[in-house]
Formats: sequence, C-alpha cells, structure tokens
Amino acid sequence: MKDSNKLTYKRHTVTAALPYANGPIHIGHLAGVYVPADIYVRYLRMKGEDVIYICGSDEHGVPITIKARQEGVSPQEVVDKYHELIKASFARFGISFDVYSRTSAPIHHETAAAMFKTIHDKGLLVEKESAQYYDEDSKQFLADRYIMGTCPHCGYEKAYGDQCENCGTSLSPIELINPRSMLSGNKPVMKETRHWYLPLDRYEPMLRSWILEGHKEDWKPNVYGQCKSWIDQGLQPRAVTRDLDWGVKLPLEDTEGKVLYVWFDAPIGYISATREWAREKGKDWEPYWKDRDSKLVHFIGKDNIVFHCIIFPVMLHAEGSYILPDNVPANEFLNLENDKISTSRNWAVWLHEYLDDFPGREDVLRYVLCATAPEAKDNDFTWKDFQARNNNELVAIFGNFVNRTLVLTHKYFGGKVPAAGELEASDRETLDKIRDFPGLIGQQIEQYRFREALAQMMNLARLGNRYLTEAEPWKVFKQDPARVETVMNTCLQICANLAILCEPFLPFTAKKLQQMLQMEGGTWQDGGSPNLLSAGHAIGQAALLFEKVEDAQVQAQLDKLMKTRQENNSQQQAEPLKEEIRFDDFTRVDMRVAQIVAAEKVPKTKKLLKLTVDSGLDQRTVVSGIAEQYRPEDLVGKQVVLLANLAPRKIKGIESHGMLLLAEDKEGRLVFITPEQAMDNGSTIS
Ligand code: B3M
Ligand code: ZN
Repeated sequence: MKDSNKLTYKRHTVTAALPYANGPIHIGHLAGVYVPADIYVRYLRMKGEDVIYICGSDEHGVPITIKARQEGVSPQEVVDKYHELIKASFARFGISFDVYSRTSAPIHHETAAAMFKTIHDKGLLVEKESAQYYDEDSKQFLADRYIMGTCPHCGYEKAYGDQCENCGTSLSPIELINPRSMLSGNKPVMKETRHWYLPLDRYEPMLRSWILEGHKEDWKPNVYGQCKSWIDQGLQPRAVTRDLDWGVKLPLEDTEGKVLYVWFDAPIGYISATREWAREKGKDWEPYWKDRDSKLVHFIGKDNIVFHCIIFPVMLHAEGSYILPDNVPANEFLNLENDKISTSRNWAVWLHEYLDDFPGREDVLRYVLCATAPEAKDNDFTWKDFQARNNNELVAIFGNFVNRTLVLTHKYFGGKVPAAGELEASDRETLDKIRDFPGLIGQQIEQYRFREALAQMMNLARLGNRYLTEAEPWKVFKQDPARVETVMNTCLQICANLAILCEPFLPFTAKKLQQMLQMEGGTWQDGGSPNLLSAGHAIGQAALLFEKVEDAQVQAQLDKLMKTRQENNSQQQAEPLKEEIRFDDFTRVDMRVAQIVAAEKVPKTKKLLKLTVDSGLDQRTVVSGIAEQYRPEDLVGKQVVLLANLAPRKIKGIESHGMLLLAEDKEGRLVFITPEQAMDNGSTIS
C-alpha cells in the first residue's frame, strides 16, 4: 500500500479544489489552494516532468439552487455568470491550469454517471427506502437546507434541517420541532423515497492501512489527524443520491427526479476535466488516473479533507481501476484584517477587484499570499503587511539588486556581459552557493512547504545584494576595472538564476527579468549554473521590477473594508430589549469567574466543545457551541464567566453543568466575556 516514498513517477496529476460557481474568488481561496498548487506544477513543468493541472467550476449542489431562487434566475444562469468570472480572473492572475472545466459540461455528466453506474452494477452501493420530508405544494422532496424549524437542543426557531446555526448541533430534519418548507412555508409531510448509499464502514480496513499506516509520515499533521479522527469515530454509510432537479441524473431506470449528491459528482469533475483536456490535445487521459506510476495530488482547503481523503478514495477504490491520491496537502484558513473571510458579509479581497486595483502587480499578491500561506495554522492577511512585504522585500531586496546590477552593467560595460577574470575567495564562495539553490528550493516545494521555498528563493536575491554591496564596484572601477568585470559577471549570473528560479512563485516577474537580460527561460536544472550568460552577451534596458506600494493605496483598500463593515453594521439592528426584570430576579443568577482546564471537540458536531472548568467550587463539565471560533488547545487556562446555577441538561449525550458567557453579534461572531484581570476562580459576579 505504501507508495508514498517512491522517488520517481512517470507523470503527475495535480488537482485544485473546484470552486463553487456561486461567488467570485477571494484571497482565502488563492492562499489555501490555487497559489500553492500553481507553484508546485510550474516547478514540475520546469523540471521537465509530465504534469497536468486540473480544475473547473463546481456547479451543482443546493447552495447554487438557493442562490438562483434568491435572485429569481435559473441555476444555469447563476453558474454561467460565476464560471466565466472565476475562469477569467484565474487566467489574469497567472494560475496555469491545463484545463479549467465545469461540472455542468456534458462530458462531466457522462463521466460521473458512468462512475456511479460501475459502482452500482458491481453491487457496491446499498439501496434503502426511507421517509423524508416532501413539500406537497411544490411537489418535491426537500433538501436538508430547505427545511427550517425549531432546534430541539436550544429552542432556536430558525434552525436548518442539517444544522442549528445557533448551538452548532448537527441535526437531521426529522429532529426539528415545527418543520416548515422554505419553498412554500408549509409544513412538509413525510414520504417514502429511495436512495443509494456508499457503505464507507466496509472500507475501514482499507482506509486504515492506506492512510493511518501508509501515510503517517508524509501527510500533513492536520490532514492525517482529521482522517484519523473520522476513521476512529466509526464511518457510516453515506447517501450519494438526492431528490433534486439540479445535478447529474441517475443512470438507472425509474429514478426520475433523482440526482447524484454534489459531493459524489464534484470530485469526479477532476476526471472529466482531464478527459476534456485529453480530447482537446489528442492525448490519452487514462494513464493520469490509472497508471500506478502516476502521482495524484489534491490541493484543497481544510474543510474539504474528508471528501478528498475518505469519500472520493473509497469511490475510486470501489470502481476498481483508479489510483489513490499520493498526498492531499490541505491548508488551514486565511483571515483578513483579523476577521474571518466571508462571502455573505463581503469581507474579502476579491481577486477580480485586486486585479483592477493593482494592474501589473499580480506577482505582489502571489508573493504575499505564499509568504503568509496558512500552511500549518490559520493566518492573517493585512494590507499593512502586504505593503511592508512589497516595499521591504520585493522592492528593497529583489528589485534593488537586479536594478543595481543592470544599471552598472550599462554604465561600465555598455550593456554587455563582461567576462569573469581571476576569482577571489568571495566570488568562489558566492558561485558555490548559487549551485545549491535549485536543490534547496525544490526540496521544500516537493514537501509542500511553499513558504520556506519562497524564503529560499529570496535568499538568493539577498546573497546577490550582499555580494554586490560588499564588492563595491563603484569604488573599485577606477583603479581596477578588471576586478569589476568579474564582480558584474557574478551579479549577472545571479540575476539570470533568479530569472529562472523565481518563475514558479513570480511568473510575471520571471518573464520581465528574462526580457531585461535578453535570455530565454530555462529549465529548473539550468538553475544553479554560474554560466547562464556568456561574456559579450548584450542585455536589454533596465526597468523596475517592483514598485513601492504607497500609503494612499493601502488606505484606499482599508477604507473599502471599513465601508463594508459599516454597511454590515447598519443592516443590523441590535436585538430588541427583553422584558424588564427586578433586582431580585437578577440576584438569583449565580455567575462565577471560572477557568477552563481541559477542552476537546464533541465528536460528530461542528460547533460543540466539551470543556472542563474549575469553578472554584468544583470541577465540572460544560458543553459550549464555540468550536468554530476557538480551538480546544487555545482555551486551556483561560478565565471565563460561568453561569453556575443553571440546571444541568444533556447536550449530545453529555451532561452540561452551567453555561459560559459569550458576546455574540448579528453575524454570529462569538467572543468570551473574561475578567479584565486574573481573579481567583469562584469569584462572584454582580
Ligand atoms: N466546491 C467546496 C469548496 O469550494 C467544493 C470543492 C469541490 S472539490 C471536488 O469548498
Ligand atoms: Zn440549537
């Protein structure tokens, strides 16, 4: 099972998560998925590897039908609009997909239906009748998201059929009190319907040996950890069909009104996109998916891990003729100015807007997103940091070195590369170091450590900058022009190396620099050579590679965000005041300073944490719906406010003794109320 340490592959199949075609691309998507994947494939191509980079729009699923309903247009109109916008902005940004397809394409419907049929005909799906909610007015079964009702756990009246957004509990529609259809507003009725399930439980041994034993070392800890917890919790059969009229129709008799579940069809989109590419290029798609010498890598965000590590591999394995992914380098999330990126709150930097606001500066964003990529933990994008990285790193180091080198070459040698004379120790040392860079950078890229790889690339520019500053050709030229010939030759070789080795990260810059040096782009193996430009070669004019980002530009972006924040706030009125109470009503409430001493996630819920708190009176268990805002490990030691005399109640089978106080805004952001200074646990609050 263990293919992961294999050193040579014949070809690489690299996929990037298919974005939902219900909104534009933002920096969170880019930093998490598309920029790292693009660096990876550009590097492989430069090494001469056979690689395809696959993506496309994910155009099915309930969020798209809901959006269409809200806007009063058809789902096809929704996806047409965003597919074009997304595709164009990726292209402008230099994301070098070999194909950008879409799941509403006929080739995808055909591929997905065939995959389902094969698995079905092998008898590997389980068919089950069950009662589900049906809206008699609109004559359709209701997706979980189309049913609203009162949460049985917290009493929130606008809970969805799959989850209560208030307390975070995952729900099934039948648990809702007072269910109503979001299509008609009526009470839905229960009606029998037939669905097909992928029995994930039967694949547990295969998943254990493939992932838990086979990929312990090479998968990222966040990815491995999530897989392990899913498998350890016990896998359940998963319905892979839905009663819906938007999606891939089932290729079976008598299944009118049924489509494939969006998470069944979407990953097959990678395969259909490959087929589309092969058809256009006159190639064979199958080796990329079926040959054991092909290395399949999925770039995704952390919320997609289970689908790419468990469900899709089980589908591929069940079908029988496919390889499984070699790695799934999932990233964590990027925040913006200390706040979660959110499409609905418009809290984002949208790619198409950035490209309009900063023309010709694609690489600056690529650089900053790679340098701050949330590889191991969530990270924050700020415009100040964007400016600082541009001005202090790209301009001051990379750009400055290249510019000084080109200007001096024109000044002293009429724009011709001077020949290197006798080498001094410092020259030799520098040239020796250059040789190591392709290996150093490549090694990091191959291990999906793109931040480190980028830092290494910048070290090459730093090396050049330092060498030039120390050699001081401007002081030496008068007495010893021959020495300056050697120095400038070395600097030019470093520039030429940068023009090659920066390409995966900064493709536009690489092009520009190659033009300035009048050189052809090289292969990765050409990098490291101290002889990329031969003596006498004429270089072009020096132009600035990077320009400063001015305060006013940063301010304009911050103003834009400020405006969004104000708009969001003005749309929100504060909750109305509750009825008046008397002082002794209040004194019956016993609140204490307490401290969290242990925290863990409640299995199978998205939002719940099980906390052990020291109340000063006892140690007790409190279940709290904060798992999306806080990581368990960050909470231990925190002092909080405990509502201590609340009657115990059972949440997800765990008895919760009291409640922790949090402030919540209209957007559902939650923050703890904490004592302003450390206090003894058990201190009273009044
Ligand atoms: N469209 C979800 C997402 O964008 C989904 C990815 C599909 S990958 C096959 O998070
Ligand atoms: Zn609830």
